[in-house]
Amino acid sequence: MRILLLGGTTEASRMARALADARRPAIFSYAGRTEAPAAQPIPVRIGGFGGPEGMAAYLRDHAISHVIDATHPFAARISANAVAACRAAGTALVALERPAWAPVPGDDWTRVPDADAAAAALPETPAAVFLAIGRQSLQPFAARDQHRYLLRLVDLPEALPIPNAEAVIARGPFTTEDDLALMRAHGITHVVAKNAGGSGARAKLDAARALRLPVVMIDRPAIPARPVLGTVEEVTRWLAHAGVPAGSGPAGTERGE
Ligand code: 3Y8
Ligand code: NAP
Repeated sequence: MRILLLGGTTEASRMARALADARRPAIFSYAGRTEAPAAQPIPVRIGGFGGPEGMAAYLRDHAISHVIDATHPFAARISANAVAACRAAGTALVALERPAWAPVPGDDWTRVPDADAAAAALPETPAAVFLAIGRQSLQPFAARDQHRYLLRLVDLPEALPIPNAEAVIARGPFTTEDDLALMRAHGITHVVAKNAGGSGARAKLDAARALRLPVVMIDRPAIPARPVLGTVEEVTRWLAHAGVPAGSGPAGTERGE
């Protein structure tokens, strides 16, 4: 019995801690998107598998009996690959996924299906836009150069991918207080966000509400059907029910070493 934990989120880090504490044999997988991903209390592998076929081969070669997909809701490709790979390899799969955010009174959201629609939803008149969607989906904003942009990135890029932009380099989770100060300091008039859900990225929404700013909210991409659980405890019960014994793996290490 061996678990592959597809990570890169707050939930994945919490799941890794639970697997280490229960001494369940598991390996944590990062894509290798950032220069220095957070350390984990279980063994880590970094890098793509080589598509669904590559992942199926990995599952067979490493005798993986269970996959926990705790990747981000916008990481649609790896999640689709995991569905295909687990089907091909006959491996059990469950997703650990946080619920989407929903607007609350005081929110001024415009929901859009993707980054292209988010760029189109900005006003024609020049605005100061907080683009807190990372680095991979910035291209659609390049043509909308009447605006000035504040980007928040995990690592410093060689060059900023769009004009009229400045970047703050920061790794979440973020606080409402810090996001309020950041947005005030930059005179932000609009916020663009991905409906990531969870606690690590929601500070900017609470700050936007406090500043009465409009938010362009990008809805999650579609992901093929697979069993989804919402908490680490539910996944732990799923593992126990599936017969993955606690105490059968090595003791976890302290995070951050
Ligand atoms: C590489 C691993 C943990 C995980 C922490 C969460 C919270 C902080 C908030 C804003 C939004 C954004 C972005 C964000 C957050 C957590 C979580 C989350 C959003 C790391 C990480 C990896 C990544 C990849 C990175 C993406 C980018 C997205 C920045 C580690 C820090 C915008 C998503 O430069 C790049 O190529 C960055 C790419 C995918 C989205 C994008 O399209 O650019 N995350 N983020 C993982 C890997 O290699 O497998 O470095 O430690 C993880 C976290 N980022 O353990 O505590 O759980 O959501 N990540 C979004 O939500 O919109 C920032 O700025 O307000
Ligand atoms: P993606 O678009 O769904 O995946 C693109 C390719 O990256 C996959 O086909 C796979 O390559 C590789 N990959 C992705 N996640 C991987 C993982 N955990 N382990 C091994 N390979 C992985 O993914 P993404 O949106 O770029 O996200 C990459 C990572 O960042 C994920 O771990 C995700 O949880 C984390 N993250 C993403 C976001 C976001 O907004 N997208 C936010 C926070 C954290 P192969 O096809 O070669 O296997």
